[in-house]
Amino acid sequence: MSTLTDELIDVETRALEELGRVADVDALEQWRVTYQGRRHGRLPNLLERLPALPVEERREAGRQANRVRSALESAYTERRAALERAHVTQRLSAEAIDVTLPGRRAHSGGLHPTTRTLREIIEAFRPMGFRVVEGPEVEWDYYNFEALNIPADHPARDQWDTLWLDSEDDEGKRPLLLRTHTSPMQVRVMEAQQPPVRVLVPGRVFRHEATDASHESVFFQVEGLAVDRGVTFADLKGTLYTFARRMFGPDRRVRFRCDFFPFVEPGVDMAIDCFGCRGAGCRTCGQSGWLEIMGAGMVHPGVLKRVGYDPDIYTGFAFGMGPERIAMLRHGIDDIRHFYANDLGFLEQF
Ligand code: YSA
Repeated sequence: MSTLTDELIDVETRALEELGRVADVDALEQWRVTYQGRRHGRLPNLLERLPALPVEERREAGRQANRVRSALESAYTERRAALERAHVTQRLSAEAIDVTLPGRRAHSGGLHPTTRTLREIIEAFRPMGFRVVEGPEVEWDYYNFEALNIPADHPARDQWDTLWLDSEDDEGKRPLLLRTHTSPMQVRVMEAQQPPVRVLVPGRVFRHEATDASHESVFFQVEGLAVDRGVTFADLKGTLYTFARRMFGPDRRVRFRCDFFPFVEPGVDMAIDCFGCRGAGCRTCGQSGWLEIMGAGMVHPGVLKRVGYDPDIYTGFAFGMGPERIAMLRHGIDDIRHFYANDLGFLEQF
């Protein structure tokens, strides 16, 4: 018949054997409960029998019991530490980053072709002393029309089919609108300062018109205004000629023709020789050899008077152009509606 000492050694052998096969923390816990668990663990079960043994046998069994208990405890601690180390190593290798993999390219946005063109226009004028100012998109009838020599019954208003806003003045007229051009800023700038004036006004404008390949109902304009003593039509031509060469290249030819705008006298339209055919005539320029790029003229004396400038002392010139039309000419874009259709295929080309 085996003694308690034999049984203790037997339990130790089995426990250590099984511990060698334990592969994770759950199994380790199961092992601990089986062999060391306070209630029904195999070792505590054996130890309960100690007090009943005869003295001689109890001494030997007691020593063995202590030895086995601490052997199992330290084997358990070691195994636990080894399992934890293995777990950490496993996680590290699962989460490892391969630093040699090529990076993912970050998507970088770009400037809209209208913004680019606006900036190029501004850069072409800046060295000639023009500063940039901006004005309101919601405008009074007075600034958009009246102050620019366009009274209510003036046929020139037909050129700018207007988007009126819900508003009423004393006479029941609607005085608020979405500005149809950037020219109202001429008046606002002159009201706010004395000459010399040299400003450039980029901004969004709105017209109530059907869209087609060359017309949008919301588009941009850049207005220019220069007023001082002794400003002449030669200054207008020289300034716009310099602009055209900076913007479109040193060989550019320029043409001025009479045109009518109520707020200038005389008025002109300015054209450059066509890129496509160099003036010979092609589809882009409608066989004329010329591309119109802006309206311009000498500021009307009536406009100067209205803002309190003396037209006998001060003269000036003004101009207004459409940056989308200019971008179309420069990049061969055949339809203005591409600009605001949010088509990345189109926009990413710039
Ligand atoms: C004229 C004389 C001055 O002393 C100062 C400014 C001006 C320009 C005037 N205020 C005006 O708006 N003239 S305009 O109606 O002929 O428009 C000017 C430019 O805006 C055009 O040359 C064109 O490039 C652009 N434009 C006009 N309607 C457009 C448009 N661009 C896109 N869509 C439309 N519907």
